[in-house]
Amino acid sequence: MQEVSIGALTNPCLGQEAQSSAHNYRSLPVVIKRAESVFMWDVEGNRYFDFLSGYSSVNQGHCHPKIVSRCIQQVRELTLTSRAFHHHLLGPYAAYITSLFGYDKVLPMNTGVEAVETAIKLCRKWAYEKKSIPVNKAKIIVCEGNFHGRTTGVISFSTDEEATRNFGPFLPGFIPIPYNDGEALEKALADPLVAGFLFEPIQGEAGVVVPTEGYLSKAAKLCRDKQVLLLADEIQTGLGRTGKRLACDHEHVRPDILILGKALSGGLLPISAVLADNEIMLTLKPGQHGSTYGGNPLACAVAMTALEVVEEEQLAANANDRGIQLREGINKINSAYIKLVRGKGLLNAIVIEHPDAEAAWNLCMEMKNKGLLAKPTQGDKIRLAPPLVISATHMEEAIAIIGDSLSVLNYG
Ligand code: IF1
Repeated sequence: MQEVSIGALTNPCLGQEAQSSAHNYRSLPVVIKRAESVFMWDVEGNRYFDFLSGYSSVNQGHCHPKIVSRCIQQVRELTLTSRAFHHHLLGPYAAYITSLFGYDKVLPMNTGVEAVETAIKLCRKWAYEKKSIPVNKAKIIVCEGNFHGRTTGVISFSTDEEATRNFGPFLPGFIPIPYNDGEALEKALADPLVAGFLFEPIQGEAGVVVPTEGYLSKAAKLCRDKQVLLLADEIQTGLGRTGKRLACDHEHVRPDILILGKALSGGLLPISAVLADNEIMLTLKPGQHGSTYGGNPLACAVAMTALEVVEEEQLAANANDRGIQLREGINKINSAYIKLVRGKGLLNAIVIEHPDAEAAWNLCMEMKNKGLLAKPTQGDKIRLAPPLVISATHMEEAIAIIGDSLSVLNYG
């Protein structure tokens, strides 16, 4: 078998991966074999703090014992019926999640982008059947710098050349406006064909872009005044990540369509959900939307337990406190290479200031060598997003690793 070395890393699995898996990621040269709570271990037994959390999918910590044991119990009994038949867990799960977030109904899906596509379909259907927008003419306002997933429909409104080049033709019906710009939103809302506004309460992939205080509530009011639906993509920001149950909660904004994913399963399997009230959700009639695995018994059992863990362990409150500790700790380092640190709760990023375009990558490599895994986004930003269960002591250790790693940038 071809031995592939990445840096000092040689492992047969890398050769197989290079040979037989698509090259659609530039992964950090580390091979993970086990994970628990805030830690991951590689194939050589080295331990790392996980500061990416599967892109905010393991808010509860890796392999949370309560979620794992519920999953094992369910996987032995019933994993899939398809929705051709009822099963005994969709009802309790739907009742729990709708009561927790305060909506009439949930539509269970699998990946985040499926839930975003579902939200777009719901918004359009509502527009034609409730708001009397001419059929096939509805428009949805989106934000520049957005990331909502990778289907051809969703990248149709991406403004990232890397995400769109040579994937056309694209889906029409979207109006991009600058993020965090109330005036641009007000202007776009003048179009009577607008049915919805799809946004991330904090833009994750764009580099953890936190909007100005008051932007979300202003956007909500502008949309309500025009009977335009608010579609909040809380796939990355939700479930305690930003220090509240939902990022929209920071401004007491209630989306008309709430989109969840990632940590909804605690990192065990793909689970997503779309929540809305009856006026919107009941525009969908039997046979008009669905998915093979959507709402399967295993997903219902895992999601219910994953949500219970977020609530019982008060992960939002810990994320708030540990996030303050992280940002204060980074600022205390006072490094010339860190232009700024920004974020809410435990969704943060540092912006690196250095002449070398690879500086953020090099810093991540040094942090890896010192026991912390993080990855650059948009070139000069490094997302810092550990599981929400991290303790103050472990946070101190992690901040020290970040500080000790910066000397690797003493060049150029
Ligand atoms: C990749 C990014 C993060 C998301 C938001 C929907 C989805 C995502 C706000 C789609 C998914 C993932 C996708 C993954 C890397 C990661 C990511 F870098 F791509 F942009 F987190 F910021 N809305 N984000 O963040 O959910 O279909 O993936 O379950 O594609 O590389 P999904």
